[in-house]
Amino acid sequence: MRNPEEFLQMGDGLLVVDVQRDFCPGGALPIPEGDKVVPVINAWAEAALKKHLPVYYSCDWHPEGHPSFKSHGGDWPKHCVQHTPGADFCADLFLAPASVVVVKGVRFDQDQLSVFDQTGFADKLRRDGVDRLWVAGLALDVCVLETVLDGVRSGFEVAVIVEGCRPVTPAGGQAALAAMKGADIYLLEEVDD
Ligand code: VGL
Ligand code: ZN
Repeated sequence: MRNPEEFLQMGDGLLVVDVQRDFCPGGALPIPEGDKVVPVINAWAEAALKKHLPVYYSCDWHPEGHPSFKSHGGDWPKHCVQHTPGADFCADLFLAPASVVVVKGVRFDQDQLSVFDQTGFADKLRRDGVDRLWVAGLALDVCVLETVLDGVRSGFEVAVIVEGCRPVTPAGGQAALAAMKGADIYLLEEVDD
């Protein structure tokens, strides 16, 4: 595992995308090995806390009958319904004190896959003095991908902690990494211990 302290510096922020029970094995929209991101992300959150850098956790938080659900014309099984256990953060996810939760997927008329989509998150980052954003979480080929592309479009330097992400499908994951590279996103690849 990478040592986050070697990478985190002043002006950095850490964004943890949708590490919720429904996206982990046993959940409603399980991502293979989704739970494996937790120890990696915890190490980054601890390091960010130690360096007094801001940590943000996004939360997919859908109302009943959300348009992203297959039952309502969308692409996905019903997941992360507000106030259900599946919408909880994974139990062993370390929530850094004073960290901020970014809620998304709450609109009644459309999905918000990107954490930047109509949340005001870019403004928040600027106010917090963040110019480089480290991103990890679920799913690499869906919400992480859309988020990091938006992050670059919003003018931030963006780095993806690859060992802290998992895709819905392996092919989707490969395509996502290629798209990120093409968009000037830095990929911190896994190393063997
Ligand atoms: C996500 C599908 C639907 C994600 C959210 O967090 O990647 N994927 N809603
Ligand atoms: Zn969703």
